[in-house]
Amino acid sequence: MAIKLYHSPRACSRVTMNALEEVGLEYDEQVVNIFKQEQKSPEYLAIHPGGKVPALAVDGDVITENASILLYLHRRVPQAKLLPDVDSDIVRAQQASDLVWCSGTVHPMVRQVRMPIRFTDGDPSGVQEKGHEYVHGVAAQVSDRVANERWWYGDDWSIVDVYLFWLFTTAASAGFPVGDYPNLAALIERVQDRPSFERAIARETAAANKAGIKLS
Ligand SMILES: N[C@@H](CCC(=O)N[C@@H](CS)C(=O)NCC(=O)O)C(=O)O
Repeated sequence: MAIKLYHSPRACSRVTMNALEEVGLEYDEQVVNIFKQEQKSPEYLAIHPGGKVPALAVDGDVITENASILLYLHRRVPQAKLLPDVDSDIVRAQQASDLVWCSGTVHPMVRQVRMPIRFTDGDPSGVQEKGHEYVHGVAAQVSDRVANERWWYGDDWSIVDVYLFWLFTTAASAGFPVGDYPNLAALIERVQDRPSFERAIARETAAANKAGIKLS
């Protein structure tokens, strides 16, 4: 089965790349440089009409949206435990909800902090301020949840932790004070120790270098 990840270094496709590294499937990759608007090229729009990364091609079929790709990979390689093993349909739905929350609710808030200009034709400062307020709310929520836990799901690492890493480091790169939330900051540190995370960053960095993208 041929798998190909369309990604842009540093973007949310990093979560999917980490998942691919964790499940251990072989995959090919193609950089879609969003800093150069390559996601809007006719070639890429033919793959993902929404013009976003990530996209995962599996034998010619394309899956878009991080949450959906992650659930596919989890189902395909359950023993890799991208999400904890459960035998309740309700808990399974709650796990899906956590991923959809990351991508559909928190990601737009982070975008409001990082790229407020995408939300208004006018002065973006109010949009950004509001974004900060929303992200503070989520940071407090995550911080409370992991106060006495190692991971989002207690003792079990999951791809949700990687998603939270990406969301909050992206917000931090636009000035969000993650350090105000020590439990969350500690979670972000722990995520980086996982070998699959290290492999994903190495692969992403190599791809960025090859594509001439500078990752600061
Ligand atoms: N909900 C989507 C969000 C995808 C998304 O917004 N990707 C960003 C990179 S982090 C992108 O492609 N941005 C380019 C653009 O919006 O033009 C997902 O989780 O896959």
